[in-house]
Amino acid sequence: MRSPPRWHRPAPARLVAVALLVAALAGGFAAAAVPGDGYGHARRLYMRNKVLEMFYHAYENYMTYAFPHDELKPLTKSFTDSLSELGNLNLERLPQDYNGSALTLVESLSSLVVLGNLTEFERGVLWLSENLTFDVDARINLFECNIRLLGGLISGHLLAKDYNSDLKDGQYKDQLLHLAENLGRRFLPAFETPTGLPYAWINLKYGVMENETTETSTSGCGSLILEMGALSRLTGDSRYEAAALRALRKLWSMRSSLNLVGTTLDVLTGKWIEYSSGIGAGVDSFYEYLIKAYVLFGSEEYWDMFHSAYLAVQKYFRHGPWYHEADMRTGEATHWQLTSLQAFWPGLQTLLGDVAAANLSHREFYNVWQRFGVLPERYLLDFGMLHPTEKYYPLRPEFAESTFYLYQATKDPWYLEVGEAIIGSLNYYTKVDGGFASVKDVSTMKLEDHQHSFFLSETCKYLFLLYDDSFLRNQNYIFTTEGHPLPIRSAWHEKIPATHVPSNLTFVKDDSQPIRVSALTSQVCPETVSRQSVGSPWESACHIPDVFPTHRCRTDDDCGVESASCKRRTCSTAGYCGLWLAAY
Ligand code: DMJ
Repeated sequence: MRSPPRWHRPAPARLVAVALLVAALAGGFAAAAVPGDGYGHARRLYMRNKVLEMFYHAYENYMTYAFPHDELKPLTKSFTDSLSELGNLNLERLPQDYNGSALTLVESLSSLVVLGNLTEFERGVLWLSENLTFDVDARINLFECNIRLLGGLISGHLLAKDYNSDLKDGQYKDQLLHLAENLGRRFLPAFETPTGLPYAWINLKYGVMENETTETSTSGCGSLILEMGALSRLTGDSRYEAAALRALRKLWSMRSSLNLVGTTLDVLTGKWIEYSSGIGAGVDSFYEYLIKAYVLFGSEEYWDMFHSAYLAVQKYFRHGPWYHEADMRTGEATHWQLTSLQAFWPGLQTLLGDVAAANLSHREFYNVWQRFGVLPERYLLDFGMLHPTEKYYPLRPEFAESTFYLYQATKDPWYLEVGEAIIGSLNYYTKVDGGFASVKDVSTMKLEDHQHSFFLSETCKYLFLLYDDSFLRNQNYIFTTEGHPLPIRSAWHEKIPATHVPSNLTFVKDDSQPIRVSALTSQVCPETVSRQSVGSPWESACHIPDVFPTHRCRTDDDCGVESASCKRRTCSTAGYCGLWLAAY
């Protein structure tokens, strides 16, 4: 296994004000890479290297057996042009010499920089500059193409600009941005609808095809603003951001009186098709992009949308640590299911500063992870059983992503142990000679011949950042839903966002050398923190327990003081004590 060269660069000019605010917003991303959290330097290094091995095993097998096609089939050591297949493309219509979009390479670019391998990053940038073309008769999914290809190219461009002086001869000449612009232009016909809501599918060469389906999903038309907004800021062509924003505003105008949205809709009529929705499939990144757009662009409009949407989710979908689905018109529960995609939610909550709620849900996901060894795609909460058909685990990143955010926010080494469990499972169950294979059925651990590109852009990246966050030391980033980092720039901000996150570490008493531990280690708002390595419980200095041990409440008076942040807890509309937004 190749061990990639380490590199150093001078600290770039920093946007100090933004950096501090966003670091606070993100729970302390600017923290030192090796904090004194009691985890141990050697163990951290060992885990970091283990993730490096995983990434390069996946990457090199892709480069050997699949590149320049889209994704690797690790069991048969072959390839799939999945980006086109995502669009149900009739492969026979592709030009004879079509070689795919090198999707996994595009998706790997930002990870290579995060991992410190600028040489391989540069190699990838140069190859793509010379070979990638979007002028193909391919029907593709706008959402997937946006988050994977456009996001990968834009993030790669921004990183190449930042690191240009370290690239060979400083020769980067915006090639990735030109590719991104070329791709973005091909997206625009999709938005030419009476509502401004984009078609879910377009042909890269010919635009919207005759008899194209008019059905799309909430995430499909509500998660475009980061990439298309960034493209407009970088090119000076406002059309991309305007199209994405118009679609987002239209979508938001379709919310119910409860501030809930549905899952699928018609782009021509602007009417909902599926009224039931949750925080998982078909909706997830809509919420994610509202808050991340606020962080990236600083516009209050995004915050206002997010704030109302978040409160509605907490009120109508949340049941203790779980999130069920509900009818957007009535708020009545429809499906009681845990889905693997929902596991991103604790990460979003951590970004927001709702760390206690994030920890509570993260724990439940971890319980399910431990039970099956990985997260099943769908688990029926009301029957306590796997969904009969959706038993797969396609190497999804969401649980690792939330673990990374929670560790950044708390520096609680327990999350590093969760990371160890994730890494252990991935290596034990999914590593094969030809890469990493998806799990077809978590009850048998039978494998499927597919290594999704997000395994490299997200799963490995978040696991690596858990043990080595030096990439985050000199710059603040927001990660797109596909894990591609976009730097926070004051020039892109209408207004610097206010901070929403208090300090979330508790100083404990009873020790001449106070140990910084997080009360999140054991439960929500605990009185004491007990860790095996410490031996005895440590009392939180500021903790006042909630009146009811279940943390249920009728009024704010039933709530105590959060031991992790020393903040007064309040009663949510759903009747749970927490650090709710309304309290700030
Ligand atoms: C990724 O492609 C993105 O995170 C997307 O938003 C939904 N989830 C997949 C990976 O699970």
